[in-house]
Amino acid sequence: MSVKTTCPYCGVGCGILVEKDSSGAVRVKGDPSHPANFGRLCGKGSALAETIGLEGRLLEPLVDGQPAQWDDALDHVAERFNRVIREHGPDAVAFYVSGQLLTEDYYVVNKLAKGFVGTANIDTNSRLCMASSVVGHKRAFGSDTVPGCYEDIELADLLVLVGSNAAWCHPILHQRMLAAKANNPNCRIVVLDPRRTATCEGADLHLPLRSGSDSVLFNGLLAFLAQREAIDGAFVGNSTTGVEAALQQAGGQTVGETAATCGLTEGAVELFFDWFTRTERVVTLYSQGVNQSTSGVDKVNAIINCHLLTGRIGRPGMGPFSLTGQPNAMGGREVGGLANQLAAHMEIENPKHRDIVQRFWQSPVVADTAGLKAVDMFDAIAEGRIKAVWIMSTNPAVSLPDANRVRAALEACDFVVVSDCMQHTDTTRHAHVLLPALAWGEKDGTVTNSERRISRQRPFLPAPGSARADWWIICNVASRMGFAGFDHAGAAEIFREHAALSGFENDGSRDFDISALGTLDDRAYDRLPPVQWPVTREYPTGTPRMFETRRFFTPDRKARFVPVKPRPPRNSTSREFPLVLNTGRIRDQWHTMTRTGKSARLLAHMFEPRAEFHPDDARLAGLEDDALARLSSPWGEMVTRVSVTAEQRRGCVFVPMHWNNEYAADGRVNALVNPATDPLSGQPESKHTPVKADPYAPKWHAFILSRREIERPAAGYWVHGKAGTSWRMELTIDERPASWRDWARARLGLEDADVEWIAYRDPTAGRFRYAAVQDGRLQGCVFIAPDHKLVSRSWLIGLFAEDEISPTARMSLLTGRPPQGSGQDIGPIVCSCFGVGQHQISSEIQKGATSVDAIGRQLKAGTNCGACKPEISKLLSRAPAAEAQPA
Ligand SMILES: Nc1nc2c(c(=O)[nH]1)N[C@H]1C(S)=C(S)[C@@H](COP(=O)(O)OP(=O)(O)OC[C@H]3O[C@@H](n4cnc5c(=O)[nH]c(N)nc54)[C@H](O)[C@@H]3O)O[C@H]1N2
Ligand SMILES: Nc1nc2c(c(=O)[nH]1)N[C@H]1C(S)=C(S)[C@@H](COP(=O)(O)OP(=O)(O)OC[C@H]3O[C@@H](n4cnc5c(=O)[nH]c(N)nc54)[C@H](O)[C@@H]3O)O[C@H]1N2
Ligand code: SF4
Ligand SMILES: [Mo]
Repeated sequence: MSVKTTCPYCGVGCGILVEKDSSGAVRVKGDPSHPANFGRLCGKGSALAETIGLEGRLLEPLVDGQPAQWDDALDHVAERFNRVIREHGPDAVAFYVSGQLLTEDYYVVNKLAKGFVGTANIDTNSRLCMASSVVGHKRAFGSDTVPGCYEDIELADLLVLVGSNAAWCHPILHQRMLAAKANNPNCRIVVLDPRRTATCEGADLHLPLRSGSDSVLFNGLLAFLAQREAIDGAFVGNSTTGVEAALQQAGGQTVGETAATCGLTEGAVELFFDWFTRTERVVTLYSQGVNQSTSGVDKVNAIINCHLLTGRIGRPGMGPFSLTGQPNAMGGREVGGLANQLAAHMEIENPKHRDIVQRFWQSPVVADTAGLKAVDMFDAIAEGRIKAVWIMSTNPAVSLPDANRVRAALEACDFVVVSDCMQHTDTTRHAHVLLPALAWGEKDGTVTNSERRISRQRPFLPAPGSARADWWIICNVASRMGFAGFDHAGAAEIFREHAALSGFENDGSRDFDISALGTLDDRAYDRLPPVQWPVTREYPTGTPRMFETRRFFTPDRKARFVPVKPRPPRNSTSREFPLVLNTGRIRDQWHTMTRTGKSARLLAHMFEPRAEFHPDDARLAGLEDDALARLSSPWGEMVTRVSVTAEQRRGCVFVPMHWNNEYAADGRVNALVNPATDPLSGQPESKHTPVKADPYAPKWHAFILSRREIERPAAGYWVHGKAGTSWRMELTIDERPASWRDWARARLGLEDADVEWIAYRDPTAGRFRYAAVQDGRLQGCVFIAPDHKLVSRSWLIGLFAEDEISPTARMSLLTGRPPQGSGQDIGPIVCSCFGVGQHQISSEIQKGATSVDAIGRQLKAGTNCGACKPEISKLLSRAPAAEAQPA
């Protein structure tokens, strides 16, 4: 059996072909016919089959921790919500949803809240992600429209990436960029990011601008374009308004002034400005370095202004391009899932729109004022103004800023419902009712990617246990609350309603129109090929590029320049908190790790949260590479491993957003992140929090590998997860146990087992090594030392794959290092697709390999998804083979 579906991770929206053999084994590969990826998949997409197991899944409704029948759970939720509404009004309830819901799920929950409960207190994790782009688009275009399409990347001569680490976050699109550059000698890539990221490998220019200074840079560019007379007079004159005010606000800032404010060299800024001025076909791609800022909306408009001035929009190979993060960030916007939107790109404040929606839904009410945005919503929960909240498909205890406050809010809330596919997350532990949702591979519906392309997610697995589709859960609660209009038979029916609403009394006044899909029958819906909206009678096969007619969705149909007055980030550094905390993603993890954390292969690239420091800052804080640090801000603390790297801008520290209490003791970076938000979009400033760093020096560091899951310690630092065929834990110990051997035995859960111990003890140096062997097979090992550089993890993990432990391996377990020259220690994993380690690559380089392709030919590294190519290229540029770091 073969099923075409769509990747559930990033907004690139790659098509996937799933093959299931007669034994039920699932193989996942890229769909060659899908126009987003043409058959390719990145590491996360390729590892999907490893994440669909039922381990950890929530498979039945739980009410107050007890298993319940669906009928009872649904009645309970409906009754409690109704009671709160009756006693305290509709605004005392809230829904916090997600860009990982399918469009159909999203449509019905928004309809329930705004049209039936009568509250706009429905917001989504897209508030943390896309909200600034939405407002920026609306200010400029009068609608939330992404103008271009992926093909523009191939047609461009200049690709500018602003605050986007596409090599890791949109890998397949990044590879399209690199391929476009390889095929077009004129094509250049410029990256604007305070850090030197993997995306900078292969770029022509990297501008490591000061955190938060993007508006200054793009205002400078606007002024430069005007000075160089690079204005498209006809376009600006006929199709835009407000150019004078924008230019006046940008002022006559010189390149030197711009460079100084942005912390860049004048030469680099001049070069970028010059390229931008002289290149007609420019696509400016941006994501969280732009959006997640207290001036995120202004940053978006500062970028769009430059495209408007040069008329570079709505034409092949040109345009501002907001890269969306989640698989259905766009779908959520289409259904109006944000607290200040109405369905189908209509406005909540617009009485005509409210009337249209209410008549279409035949609903008793329609919310008439914007609801609370995510951060404010959780404040209202903390203050008891919201008494019941239903969280779906998002993990706010990890992902919202000031996350300890979010936890406290959930703890204090009278009634918390969580729909998730996983039982144990940092958020589900606060739920009064847990509702089991279908996961990828089981659910059925549509998602929309960054280029407005609607693709089907199709099921290929049966619904496990009592899990149900999110739309089903929502509709059943709505019906039990007494509302008509939620008796949908399936996703297709909901999709038709959504499509029909988009065309209802539209007549070209609203950008989002997929009315031509409103009549699809179930079969046609099942077969729906990927298509870009609008899809109308006029454009039945979709619309790759918007604004080709140079008409926008403002009242006068002209695009608007927005004068941008740059503002620094809200909370600045101080003597006490001298460093800027920047947060974001790593290559192989997805958000709060509920799915990617299940794959040993994906954990291998980075097992622990790592804070990246510039060497000067590390020295000042007394931190060494691989040591532990405690980071603190006025909001909270965390403990993390340290990486010292010159790729980091001085004064900034970067920490991944992913780790949480399921995987680490104190690894939640959002405990520190400040909750300041953009005044217009409400998007939090996740990229800028003042922090300080101190060494975290435990008495002992320990490392455990075990065939059994390792119990999490009650105190100290720990990080755990899968490693190869076993479980791995890194931890610290401050109190000496009575017996190290008993301690080790207990950690491995082998107290009563009849095992042979290989032990090495050096009490004076405080070093202990224990390995347990049973029937010739390694069962577990525990290494303890006063420093972290205990042993090569990758080598030991490899030993667990062996059925019988060899005499040399026994010896080396005692000495704590792999037999010399054995090649057994492959080092930290660089290529997760083929499990190729850093030492293997370095050794090929020593043998004379000089290119990424040569490494690929020898080791296969980089030849599948290609996401590790930037790292291989970095190793090559550091040749002769760099000092390898411990795994
Ligand atoms: N591997 C992986 N891929 C993902 C995800 C994931 O969890 N893991 N999540 C998906 C989602 S939902 C999203 S939203 C996207 C996000 O995709 P990206 O936006 O590319 O990812 P981030 O790492 O959040 O941030 C991007 C960059 O912004 C930079 N930055 C910080 N401050 C500034 C600044 O002031 N100016 C500029 N110009 N840059 C700055 C950071 O250094 C960082 O490198 O990724 C999607 N893809
Ligand atoms: N510091 C900092 N914080 C950030 C960011 C940052 O860059 N820095 N980025 C922000 C951004 S851009 C985003 S998008 C957010 C993401 O943050 P979250 O949305 O909180 O992260 P996820 O781990 O994707 O959470 C999805 C949850 O839904 C569950 N789930 C998966 N599929 C389904 C389904 O079909 N139905 C249901 N009901 N549940 C499902 C998963 O098990 C998981 O618990 O984080 C934001 N937070
Ligand atoms: S780039 Fe990777 S994560 Fe994003 S959609 Fe494609 S395969 Fe999935
Ligand atoms: Mo996101």
